[in-house]
Order: sequence, then C-alpha cells, then structure tokens
Amino acid sequence: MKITDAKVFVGGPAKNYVTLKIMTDQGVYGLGDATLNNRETLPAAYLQDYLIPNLIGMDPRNSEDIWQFFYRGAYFRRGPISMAAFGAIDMALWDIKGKLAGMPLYQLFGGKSRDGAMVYAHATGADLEDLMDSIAHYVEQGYKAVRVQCGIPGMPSASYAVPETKGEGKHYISDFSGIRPKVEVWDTDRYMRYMPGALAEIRSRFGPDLKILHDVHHRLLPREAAEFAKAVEPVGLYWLEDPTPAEDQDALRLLRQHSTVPVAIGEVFNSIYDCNKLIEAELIDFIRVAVTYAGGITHVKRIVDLAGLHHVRTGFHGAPSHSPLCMAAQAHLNAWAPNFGIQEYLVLGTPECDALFPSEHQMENGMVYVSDAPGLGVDFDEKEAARYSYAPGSHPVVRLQDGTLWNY
Ligand code: GCO
Ligand code: MG
Repeated sequence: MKITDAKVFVGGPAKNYVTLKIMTDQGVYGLGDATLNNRETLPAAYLQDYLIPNLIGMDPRNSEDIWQFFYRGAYFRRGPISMAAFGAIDMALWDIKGKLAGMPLYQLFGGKSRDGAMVYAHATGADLEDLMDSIAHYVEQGYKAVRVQCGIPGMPSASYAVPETKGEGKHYISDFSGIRPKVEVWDTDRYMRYMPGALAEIRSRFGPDLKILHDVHHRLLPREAAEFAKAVEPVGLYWLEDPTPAEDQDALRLLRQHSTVPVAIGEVFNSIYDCNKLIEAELIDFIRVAVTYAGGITHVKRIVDLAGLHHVRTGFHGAPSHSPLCMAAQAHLNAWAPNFGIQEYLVLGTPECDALFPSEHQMENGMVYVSDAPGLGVDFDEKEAARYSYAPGSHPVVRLQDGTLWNY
C-alpha cells in the first residue's frame, strides 16, 4: 500500500484551519489537523515543501516509522511548527488505519473506558455579574464543568479571555484579526487581590457540585502562584490552569509545597520532553497537551501513558483553534484513556463548520459521545473549503503598567 498524494488546505469559517488530506493507492484517504493558532501558514509550508514530497510512496500503515522518520530526520527537534505538521500526518495515518480496519480509533487504542467524556465550557464576563450570567447559561445547558474568567476592577484594559465584544450565548468573541497584536495591560496585584474573592462568590452562587476551572494564563511568578493557590484553596477548584510560565518545569514546586489545589498545564507544550519532569515529580494533576500541537496521536498517547503512571489525568486543550479533526482525535483518546480527566470544548460548531467537517460525534449535556464511524469519524468537504482563504491574525501581547512585556 502506498501514499499517492497529499494536499493542504488553509481556511475555514472565522478560523484558518490547516487541513491535511493524504491519498492512497487503495482509494482510502486520511485527514489531519495542523492548525497552529495565528501561525497557520508555517506548518502548511513545512508540509508542502518538505514533508509531503517525502510521504509520497511511503506505506501509510507504518505510522510509527513515518513519525520517527520525520522527527529524527529533521535533525532539529521539537518545536510547535514541526510538531503540528507531524501531528497532522500522524492523525491522517491513524484515520487511514481505522478506515482499513473498519473500526473507530478508540477500538485500536484498547476500546472504550467510558460512554461519554465530560467537557468544560468557557464562561467570561467583563465583570463578575456578567460572568455569573455566563456561567448560568452553561449550567442551564447541562454543563457540569465551566472555566471562569472575568475582568478585574481597576485593570486598565480587558484581561485574559475577556475580549471586548459579546457574542451569542453569553460568550465573548476574540478579535485576533490583523498581523499586529493588540496590547493588553496586566496588573498582578489587582488580580491577586480580586480573583480569590470572585471565585468564592461563584462557588457560593452555584453550589458544591459545579466543577469550576480557572486559567491564570502563565501570568504569575512561582511565589505569587503559590500564594494565589493557597488563597483559592477553599473554593475547591477542579483545576487551576497555567499558574506559572510553562517552560519552567520546576516552577510548580513551590506551589505544590503550599497548596493542594489541582494544577493543569501543558497547552503550549509540544513534546513529552516538555512535561516528563513535571509528570514524574507529580507536580501536576492534569496534562493539557493537544493532539495537533504535540505531534499527533502517536506522541500524545506516549504522554498519556507516562501521565497514567503518575496519577496525572488528561485535560486536552480544546480551544477553538483546533479543527474538528483534532477534537475527534482527542475524543477517541478520551473514550479510551484510563486516566481521562476532562476535555476543553467550545461550541463554535456553527452550521458552516459542520458543513466543512461533517461528522456524527455528539455533544449532549456537557458530555461528548464519540461516533462509531471508522477512523477519526470526521470528513472534509473540499467544495466547502473552496469558500475560504487565509486571514492573518495574532494573539494579543501583554505589558505591565510600566510597559514591561509580560506573558500573554
Ligand atoms: C485555553 C487557552 C486558550 C489560548 C489559545 C492560544 O485554555 O483554552 O488558554 O484560550 O489562549 O489557545 O492560541
Ligand atoms: Mg489555557
């Protein structure tokens, strides 16, 4: 069996999805997602210029060897652009494998460990009352878990995940348009003083059963993160996400010594070597890698298995930048993983997105139910794809009030 061709598509409804389609001499094709948010053209170019010319002629069934060939063959290791490109190839090869076997991917991993996988939604508010409305909206829809972010009084501009425009369904629409980033201003002291009380009010309004998550987005130093974690301990968070800059694997030691708040980290990681120390030292409770950014199913499954040895559960990244292909790959892993925790999930499932990526995966009452279609269980409509093209975007940059550049 041979790979005969592969194509890359960039574009989508309000997103620059990077979709890879691998064709074979047996008519079976596979699909993968290489969407690196706000840097989409780079994995696309890597695929087109270097990886696809090598893929042609390879046996698509040898997904492990193909992964090793590209990873080791690049000589320069890791990095989000490479790992997203390898990730798309790997997803597409697993898709082909599933279609050849006539089985959904979770069966190839070891079958189902659960019927539905719990997901969490994003609730946001310009202020706390606004956030309460947003949480209530998701609770009414049956969500059992909600990530909560709100504006901080006296903060000079919108803080993380609180963009200016309110969209439908009480969530805010991020405007990342344009190649030049917007600037947000951050004030650690105000955040540290305000947020623990706000989280406590949310807990008392919604009661003990709601799973409450909060994302610090790498904004605190290790000592500040330890103080913050201690302060929010009575709230009983499901997790505290990215309390410190993620590239320092030792930064969480201090937090761990001072607090039992569950910690989630990893959406910016792209390899097992970014999190092996964290996992082995049991400094975290949830690992947040994404199948797209971290080298596909083959590599992420290794991370999940290592995590399982150390009581670390999964909480895969599921921001809207991931296409339904990545979300499907994660849905299959979530159905199987003995150490599944939760899945981040944003209902941006517009009719346009569903038309571009038809699938039978279901979301109901805050749970995702994976489809039994062979492979990933998601298709790609090339006619629909022709409607879209690339539109440059950027993440905001963050500065302290004196102008010092900080972590977005
Ligand atoms: C999350 C993340 C995102 C990121 C985004 C960057 O927890 O979902 O923090 O909101 O900011 O994915 O591209
Ligand atoms: Mg996050």
